[in-house]
Amino acid sequence: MKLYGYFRSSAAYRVRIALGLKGLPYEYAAVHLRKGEQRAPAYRAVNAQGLVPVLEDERGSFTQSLAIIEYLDERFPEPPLLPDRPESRARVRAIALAIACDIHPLDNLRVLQYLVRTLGASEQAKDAWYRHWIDLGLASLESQLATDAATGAFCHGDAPTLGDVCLVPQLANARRASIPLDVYPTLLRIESACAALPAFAAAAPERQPDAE
Ligand SMILES: N[C@@H](CCC(=O)N[C@@H](CS)C(=O)NCC(=O)O)C(=O)O
Repeated sequence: MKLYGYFRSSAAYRVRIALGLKGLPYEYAAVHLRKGEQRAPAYRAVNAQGLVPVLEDERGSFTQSLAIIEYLDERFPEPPLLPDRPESRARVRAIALAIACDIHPLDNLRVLQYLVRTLGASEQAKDAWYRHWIDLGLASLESQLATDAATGAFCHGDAPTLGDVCLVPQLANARRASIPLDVYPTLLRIESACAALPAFAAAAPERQPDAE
């Protein structure tokens, strides 16, 4: 398998965690997002969207981190990243989507660049935007997870799921932006449980070959 990613990409970080949890070896192809390599014709041929991650294997080329992770989960079911019961699967997917659809896209590099370069937002306005959407999303996740009996050592019960796979990169992203996280004790507790697992630790941005 070959994973196109960038050390700081939280969407690629999700896939790295999933590959690690499944114990799947892969080749890593770094795409330097800050240098704009994702928009070069050579990479557009890999992903017309100009985004990472992309996972290639003998069956095809796959985009969208959550689709990639569910593909891996279906092909390599152990350990499962979604629980068995439909209502539990819906809960885990909702946690993952609250991050992947309602937080992450608003703070993506191309969105921030559009705010500054096209709409003329100041660096200060851009930072305020960034923090606003992260805080809004994390605050609702914190209150949801803190009060739901289905939350365990991890987002759902006592084994990592797709929810944790999305949460950990989003918290790393927030920390990089110096957003205070101590107001989210449940999220931090879950993050610590994840950090103790080798798959999460090995997927961390600073452990990637393209880390700067
Ligand atoms: N929904 C996509 C999001 C992918 C995405 O936004 N990737 C970011 C890095 S985290 C990217 O490639 N950004 C490049 C850019 O903004 O130019 C997924 O989950 O895979």
